[in-house]
Amino acid sequence: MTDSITTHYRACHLCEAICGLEIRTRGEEILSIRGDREDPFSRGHVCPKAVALQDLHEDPDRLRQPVKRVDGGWQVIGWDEAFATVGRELSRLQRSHGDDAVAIYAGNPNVHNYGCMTHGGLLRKALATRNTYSATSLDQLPHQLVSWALYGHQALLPVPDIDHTQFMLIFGANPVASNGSIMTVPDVTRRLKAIRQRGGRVVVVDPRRTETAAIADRHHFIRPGSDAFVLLAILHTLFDEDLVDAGELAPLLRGVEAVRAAVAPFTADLAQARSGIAAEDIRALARDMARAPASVCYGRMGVSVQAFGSVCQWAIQVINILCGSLDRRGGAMLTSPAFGYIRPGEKGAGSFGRWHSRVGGLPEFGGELPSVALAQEMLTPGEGQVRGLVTIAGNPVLSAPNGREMDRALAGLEFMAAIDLYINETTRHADIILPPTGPLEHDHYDVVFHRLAVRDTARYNAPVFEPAADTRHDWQILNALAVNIAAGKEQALQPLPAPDVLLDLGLQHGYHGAANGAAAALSLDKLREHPHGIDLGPLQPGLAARLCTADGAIHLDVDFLLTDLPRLLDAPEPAGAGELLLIGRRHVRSNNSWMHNFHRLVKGKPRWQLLMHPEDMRERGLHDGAQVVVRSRVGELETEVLGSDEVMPGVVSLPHGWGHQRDGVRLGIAAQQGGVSCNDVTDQAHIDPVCGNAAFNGLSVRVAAAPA
Ligand SMILES: Nc1nc2c(c(=O)[nH]1)N[C@H]1C(S)=C(S)[C@@H](COP(=O)(O)OP(=O)(O)OC[C@H]3O[C@@H](n4cnc5c(=O)[nH]c(N)nc54)[C@H](O)[C@@H]3O)O[C@H]1N2
Ligand SMILES: Nc1nc2c(c(=O)[nH]1)N[C@H]1C(S)=C(S)[C@@H](COP(=O)(O)OP(=O)(O)OC[C@H]3O[C@@H](n4cnc5c(=O)[nH]c(N)nc54)[C@H](O)[C@@H]3O)O[C@H]1N2
Ligand code: SF4
Ligand SMILES: [Mo]
Repeated sequence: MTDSITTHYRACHLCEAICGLEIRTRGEEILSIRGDREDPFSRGHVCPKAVALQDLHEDPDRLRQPVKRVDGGWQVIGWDEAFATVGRELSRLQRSHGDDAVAIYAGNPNVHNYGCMTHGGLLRKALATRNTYSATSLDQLPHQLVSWALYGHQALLPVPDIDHTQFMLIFGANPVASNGSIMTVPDVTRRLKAIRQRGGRVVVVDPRRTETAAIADRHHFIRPGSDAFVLLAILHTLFDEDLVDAGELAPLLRGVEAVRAAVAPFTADLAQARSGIAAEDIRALARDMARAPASVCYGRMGVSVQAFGSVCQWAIQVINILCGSLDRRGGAMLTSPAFGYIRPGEKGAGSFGRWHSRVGGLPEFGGELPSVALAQEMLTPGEGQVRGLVTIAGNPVLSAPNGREMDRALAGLEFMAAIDLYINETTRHADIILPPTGPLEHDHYDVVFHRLAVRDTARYNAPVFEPAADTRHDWQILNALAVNIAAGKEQALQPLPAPDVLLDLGLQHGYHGAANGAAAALSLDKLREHPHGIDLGPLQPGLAARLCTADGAIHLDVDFLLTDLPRLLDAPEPAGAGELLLIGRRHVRSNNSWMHNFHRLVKGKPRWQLLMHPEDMRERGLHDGAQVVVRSRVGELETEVLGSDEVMPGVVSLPHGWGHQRDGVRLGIAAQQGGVSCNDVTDQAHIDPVCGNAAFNGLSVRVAAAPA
């Protein structure tokens, strides 16, 4: 029987795009991984990372059993011992030094793994620490902050209706490489090209002529970090040229005149001087946004991980609102997800500034502190110092700014546990690593990314393989740790039921749920009957009824953002003489820090070099392939430079997540790759001070030939 071939349908959840897969297996062997043509959303699209699921599944470096750090290496231990040790050590630290003595850092794959989403909260509850951190504050925190301020809930994130828009203005996003972000959009290339085919236009604003810019109608280079000037100048032009028309949302708007006054100094001429984009082009963008039959402004990483990320994300929302593009077909709309539909007044709306980090005084948002604060909380002695840590699917040594400092901080912890698949740059510091099953060994429903998708769909994904003997899923590890930690503090905590039980409840009572009398009558059973997923239709307007603000209105004049505008006006030019501005870069064959151990993704030419404009190369006497030193306030790194007019003069681009050649890392293939960690030079003090989000982009650095 093991010789018979089985075909499985299952979505890939390595990135946000939720592509349906068709996986053929014989026994334990994977024969092929392809796109699932019958998936109503992804329609057969996949990227090379899907095929690398096979590498991940078979990777001999992937841990299957818990390991404990012992002198000179790692020792495999049983699950019960692992759970008991972590429970004992972390509760001991908390009993002696208070709950805040133990921190949690949750990395990006948490949001791609539904067991982490359903059960992560239980571990947080058991630890009850204010030192809670995640990749949110290395990423999309400004989006959530702005949605909380404008719409009353951090998860009411409007999504571009890419399939119906006629004018899409993209700031600082490269969906062709990233496959979309806060815009779940499988096959984004085809969908962007379709805008042009139906007579619409796509404009990209980015310091690099990206893969997305290459298929747009127009690309504007922009000096890193200067977007706020351009976005505010678009608002200025909308007022100045009497283009404001908020359509049906108009009666709900408050503070429009305050916004008009606040943007008055931000003229297109000022924006030209700061950004390098011609004033007339900026005014034209405002006119296009206002006049196109359906328009949407969308901005992502490039305009969230920068020093004015919160102002940028606010301005993008306000542009959409004042152009009548919010909550309209072809504009930006809310999803109506089958699981996690937000009703007005719902729990989890958000919170801001309820407490501050001990050392840097940075504000809490949504129960978390900014990750740029974490290393100093561990390194700075005194009452409240962080002495213990749990990481869940995170690699802050490579992903947080000033990763070398993070590395030192982790080395000094009294106890660290990591829930992770690998011994990598971060987890090598753990005392105990608890490895979960891999993606093909557990079921999945995308509780996060159906909520951010450009079309409402629902898809349940059964596991492809039985988990190997004596392994545990993330949710089982989270349950066991929570119960053990609580017990160590003499508290009783009940483990949660399996994620599919919680999912079924959420589906049945959700927006499209059977128990709700909805037409789609969803339940887990119904989803199981449709292994390719169920289409629930295009996005629909309806924001007005879904606002979670106290008075049901949208207050555009958010005080903590308007008071940040003088800082923008006073901001010095970021690059001094001889300095360059550093930005990041993503490639479709890589994903943050953890996919470099997969042969299928790292083969071919290297993708980790520093890109520099040929003029800047000449000025420094550099040639392609030369070794260079990149220096910032906090450190330096050495890497290879490549000339490219893809980046604008004055800008250098280096991807993050590389640099695996470190002692103790058990990543056979990744450690053989070149490349260094970009975050060895990024600066934990270079932030958006409004919320403490990391500002990876627009950091000033010096680059010179490396000493021979
Ligand atoms: N310079 C610079 N730095 C950046 C960025 C940038 O653009 N430039 N981007 C930032 C962004 S957007 C993000 S989201 C962060 C990401 O930062 P992190 O989330 O800290 O880092 P990842 O590289 O995603 O690390 C994921 C870890 O999870 C493990 N893992 C993978 N799948 C699972 C799973 O299912 N369960 C468990 N338990 N573990 C798993 C992997 O082995 C790896 O150790 O990086 C940020 N850092
Ligand atoms: N292949 C792949 N896909 C991924 C990931 C990955 O690592 N690899 N990571 C996933 C994650 S965690 C995330 S958060 C998303 C991110 O998704 P995106 O935001 O779409 O991805 P990025 O490539 O970071 O795009 C940011 C763009 O901003 C530009 N930029 C930098 N600085 C500035 C600036 O000051 N102004 C402007 N206007 N632009 C600027 C950069 O050149 C870059 O093109 O991608 C996800 N998908
Ligand atoms: S685009 Fe994302 S979800 Fe789709 S196959 Fe690639 S990694 Fe997987
Ligand atoms: Mo991210």
